[in-house]
Amino acid sequence: MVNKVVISSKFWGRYRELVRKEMIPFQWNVLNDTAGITIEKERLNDDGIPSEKSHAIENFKIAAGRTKGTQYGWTFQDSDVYKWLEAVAYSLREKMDPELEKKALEVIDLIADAQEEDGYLDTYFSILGIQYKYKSLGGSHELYCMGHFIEAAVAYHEVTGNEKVLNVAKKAADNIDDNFGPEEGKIHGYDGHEEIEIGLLRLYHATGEAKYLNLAKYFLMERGKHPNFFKEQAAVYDGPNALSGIEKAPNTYFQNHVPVMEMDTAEGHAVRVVYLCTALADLAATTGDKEVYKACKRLWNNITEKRMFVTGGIGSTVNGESFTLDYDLPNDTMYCETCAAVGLAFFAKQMLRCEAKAEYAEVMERAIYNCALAGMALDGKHFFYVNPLEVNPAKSLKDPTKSHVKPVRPSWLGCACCPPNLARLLTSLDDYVYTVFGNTVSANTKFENTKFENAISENTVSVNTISGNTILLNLYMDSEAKFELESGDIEITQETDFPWDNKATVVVKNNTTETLRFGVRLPEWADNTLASVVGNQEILGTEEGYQYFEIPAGTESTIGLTFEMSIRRNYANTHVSEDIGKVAISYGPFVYCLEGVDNGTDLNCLSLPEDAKLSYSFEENLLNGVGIITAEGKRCVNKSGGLYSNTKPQTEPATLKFIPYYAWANRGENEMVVWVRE
Ligand code: FUB
Ligand code: ZN
Repeated sequence: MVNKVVISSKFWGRYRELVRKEMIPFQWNVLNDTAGITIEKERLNDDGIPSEKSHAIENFKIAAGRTKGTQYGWTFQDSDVYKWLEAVAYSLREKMDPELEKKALEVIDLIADAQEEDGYLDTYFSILGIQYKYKSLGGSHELYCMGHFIEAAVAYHEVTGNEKVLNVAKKAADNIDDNFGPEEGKIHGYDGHEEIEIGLLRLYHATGEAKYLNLAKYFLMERGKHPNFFKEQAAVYDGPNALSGIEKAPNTYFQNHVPVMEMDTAEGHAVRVVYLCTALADLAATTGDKEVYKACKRLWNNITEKRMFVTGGIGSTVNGESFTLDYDLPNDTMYCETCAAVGLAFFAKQMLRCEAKAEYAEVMERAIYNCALAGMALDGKHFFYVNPLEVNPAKSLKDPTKSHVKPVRPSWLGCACCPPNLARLLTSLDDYVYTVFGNTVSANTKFENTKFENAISENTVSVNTISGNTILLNLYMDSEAKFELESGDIEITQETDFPWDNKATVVVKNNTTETLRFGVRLPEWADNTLASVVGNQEILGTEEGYQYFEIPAGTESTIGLTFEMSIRRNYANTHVSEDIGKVAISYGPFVYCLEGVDNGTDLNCLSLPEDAKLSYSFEENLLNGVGIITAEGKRCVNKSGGLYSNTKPQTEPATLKFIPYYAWANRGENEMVVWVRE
């Protein structure tokens, strides 16, 4: 197969096997209501949350006329099935599995049967009132769901060559094209939740049909031009509306307050923002439009410089699952939805296609190794929706402002957007390891035709000094890759035990007839990266966090890398009031935390003195094998007993044991903190 990255990393291999063997089958049972689990509401005591069952597959059966019944679940319940199908596609790419393929084909048949004659595809309205389609876009999620289906279809088609699924996707996209656009008689609007834009761009890359690119561009640019669009639709709407009232949300919630080209800050629902940005950055990379890229950059800078948690989580409040304002990063009431961290990784991946800047890979890595990974338990069958940086289980139970902050991962959630999103990210991780610039042999492969000359930056290596084939190594993981370019193929092997070891040997075979420019990322978390090379390559400079090598046609180079790492103390900008006087520990790509099971209760009584020595060791038998950090810290003790007193609490020595954040909450219910008083 062309353009394949086979991941053999012990760390990631375990996760990917977990997804294949546990998560995907488990999710299949949940979608079919046969898992025998209790589904939890994402917020305690919220009666509006449908959590009796998933019913997702049953909804399709009803819409397809195979069974009788009525719709159950959120308006976007279909998307759980689509994301599962997309994860299955990537999983089959990694390892063919006839049983799983059979299930996928059955699901594709079911989806095709549920599709309306005209191409419309949404079980909620097919069951509850097709005459109401496209009439309540603020909350309906119709285009959101179809966007997810299109993504799944493109992925499944790419991996297996299945034409049926792609045709269903094209028919759905054509229906959207028939109904939306600038032409008279069409709806001049868009979905309340961005996603269709990502799907349409992927469909464009897969088919080369310009109408899909144009429609994606229309949705991206039209948004915000009619701030009252959702309200106007809602005013005359009298159909079924599971999300009634959503149109009353502020326009910022939907990123509908100004056109995207005028946005300076990330506003509203965090997942929506990063899905919008992902599509926008794809558009920028695909068309080479500098203004579009600048718009992406404005949003990227605002998110990553002022609104992102140290774990790569985003979304500061449960209220609208939203961003709030610069530097507002509360550790125990935040949202940090798993989907939002996954979406941030999507955004970063597209930004790398626009400009060769390691900053994008750094954020991608931060989000994946920390917030996103924390979204799943080590058993692959329990999931967080919200990923706190500080938890006290008693407060989650009793304090209504923390009812969304769960101390233990549930098996499933009434709103199940996160688990299958994580499944599709982990199964497609191979797409994040490298960014390939150069003409690939087929548009229907993972790396579409992108000429590096089309990359956008004016001040980096990308525009002026590079032509021809360039590959960036973004993520370190033991793997073998092969990219078939027009001028021949390139093979890259990474031999490394990263993230648990600090060495990597990268062998690059340039079997093409052109010189290859190969950039290896110099990770920000390493104090220094030592590189030794053997081969005919020329060592070029370092630019924007990548060390470049020029590898002549028909030659091979071996690059040996050593990341000199130390345990880092991280401090937040003093505008982040919650973190003043506190420190967060990291080592390599991992952010660390203290958990009650290792450190007792009242974690806020613990402190880590400035001069405390931190030691790193690997514990083979803990949490599937993790690097832990220990330090001699302190615990403050209140001897007076009263609520207030004139006696200052005393301090006692306490040994602190930190574990990587992603592994927390796998040993029962307990407290956890990331930011520790220094
Ligand atoms: O609205 C669909 C999904 O449900 C969103 O992306 C999540 O934030 C959750 O609200
Ligand atoms: Zn989610």
